[in-house]
Amino acid sequence: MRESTLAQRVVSLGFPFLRKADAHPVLPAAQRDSAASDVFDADLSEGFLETLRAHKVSRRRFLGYCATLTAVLALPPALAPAVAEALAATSRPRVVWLEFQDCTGCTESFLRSSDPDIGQLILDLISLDYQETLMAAAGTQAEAAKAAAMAEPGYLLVVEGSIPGDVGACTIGGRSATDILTAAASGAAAILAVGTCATFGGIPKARPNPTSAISVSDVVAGKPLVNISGCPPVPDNITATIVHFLSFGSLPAADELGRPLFAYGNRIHDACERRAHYDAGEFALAFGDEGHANGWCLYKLGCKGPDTFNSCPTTRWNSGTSWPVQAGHGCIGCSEPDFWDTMTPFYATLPDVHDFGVEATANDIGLAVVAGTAALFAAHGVGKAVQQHAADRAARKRPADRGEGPPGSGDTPADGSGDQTDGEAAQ
Ligand code: FSX
Ligand code: SF4
Ligand code: F3S
Repeated sequence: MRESTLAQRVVSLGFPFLRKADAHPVLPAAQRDSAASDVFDADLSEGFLETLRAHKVSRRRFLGYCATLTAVLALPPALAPAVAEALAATSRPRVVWLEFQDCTGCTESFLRSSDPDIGQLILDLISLDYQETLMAAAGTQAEAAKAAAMAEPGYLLVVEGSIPGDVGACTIGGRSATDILTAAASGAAAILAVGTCATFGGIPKARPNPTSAISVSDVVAGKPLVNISGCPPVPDNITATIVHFLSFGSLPAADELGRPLFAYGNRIHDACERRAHYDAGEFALAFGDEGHANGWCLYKLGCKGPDTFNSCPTTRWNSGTSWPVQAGHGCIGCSEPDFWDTMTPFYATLPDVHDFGVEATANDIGLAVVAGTAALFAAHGVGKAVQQHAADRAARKRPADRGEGPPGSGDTPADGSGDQTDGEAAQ
C-alpha cells in the first residue's frame, strides 16, 4: 500500500454532513474546533491523546466531531461519549475492499476529504489491508496480500461495483467475480456494498446488461450487509457507516432497500432549497432561462428529487460546498435501483408525479412509491424488494409518454435532447 499517497489523499470524514437541515445546525468551518465538545466528556487514554496530537487534532475538536457524527447517525446525543471512546479504543479492524464492475468513482468519492487531519486519523484507526486502486502491489503479489488479509475471519468487507453473472466477465487472477466475492464474504463480519453498482447493479446492469450484472445482495446471503447507494455515494455516507460499525460493532438501521436510514431516510425533495418554488408552482423551463437563473424548481427540467432518497441536500459535496440541484442541475436519482433505465429520460419529468398535483407533499409522493416495496421487503428480503421497486417505477407511464405536462401548468416538459434512452420498461 502506498502509505505516503494515503497520507496525502485520504479520507472523507467531515463535519458538515447532517441528515436534515432543519433538525441539526451545520457546523460552520470556523467553529469546528470549539463546537459541541463542551457538552460531554469522554474517557480517552493517554495513548490515544498522543495519537491525536500526532495528527494535529485537538481533544476538543475530536469530541466535537464525535458529537456531530452522533447527530449524523441520528443517534441520541447521550451516545456521543460512547462513539468517542469506542473510536479511541478501536484496535485497527481489518478492512478488505474489493472492486468489480465499476468506474472507481466510489473509491474516489471515499477519498474526498472534508477534513484531512481527522480523516487521516480515522484511516489510521482501521487497517485497510487490501484496496486494489490504492495498493502498490499487483498480480500475484496483490493476490497474496488479499489472502493474508483474509486469513483470519472477522474483517469488514467493502464491495464496489456490480457482479457479472456471465462467466468470463471481470475475471481476476483466473477466478470469477462471484467466486471471489463468495470467498471474501465467508470470513467477513459485515459487508458494505458501496455505490449503486454494488447495491443495485447500477450502470453495468442498465439495458442491455451485457454481462448479466447483479448486485452484491444477489450473491451474498447470511451476512450483515448494508447498501450505501449513489453513483457515486456521498463520501460521508460511507465513512459514517464504517464509524458506526467501529463504535457499536453493528451496522446502522436500514430502510427497505438495505440503505442506512441516517443517510437515506429522507427524499432529496424534502430538504431541497428549491422546494418552496415547487410548492409555489415556480419552475425553470429551460437551462439558462429566468426561472433557472432565479433558483426556481428544476422539476420541469427532469429533477427526480421527489422519488430519490439520499443526503445530498444536507451533506452536500466537496466539503459541503454544493450539490447537483444547488449547482443548477436536477437530481437524476443516482441512489435508486435501476436509475439508468427507470429515471430516464433524465431531462423529462418524473412519471406520475402529475397525478399528485402541486400541493402534494414529497411524503405523499414518496410513500406511495415505497409502501408496496416495504411490504415486499418484509416478505422476501432486500433482493426481491429492489427488483420490485425498480419494476414498479418502470411500469409507471411517464407524463411525456401520455402527452401531458408536469404539475403546476400546462407547460410541456423540457426538451430531452442529448438523453440516451427511451425510458421504456426495465428489463
Ligand atoms: Fe458504480 Fe463505483 Fe457509479 Fe462509478 O466505482 S456507483 S459507476 S460513479 O463509482 O461503482
Ligand atoms: Fe428540488 Fe427537484 Fe424537488 Fe424541485 S423537484 S424542489 S429542484 S428536489
Ligand atoms: Fe445523485 Fe441526486 Fe444526489 S443524482 S448525487 S442522489 S442529488
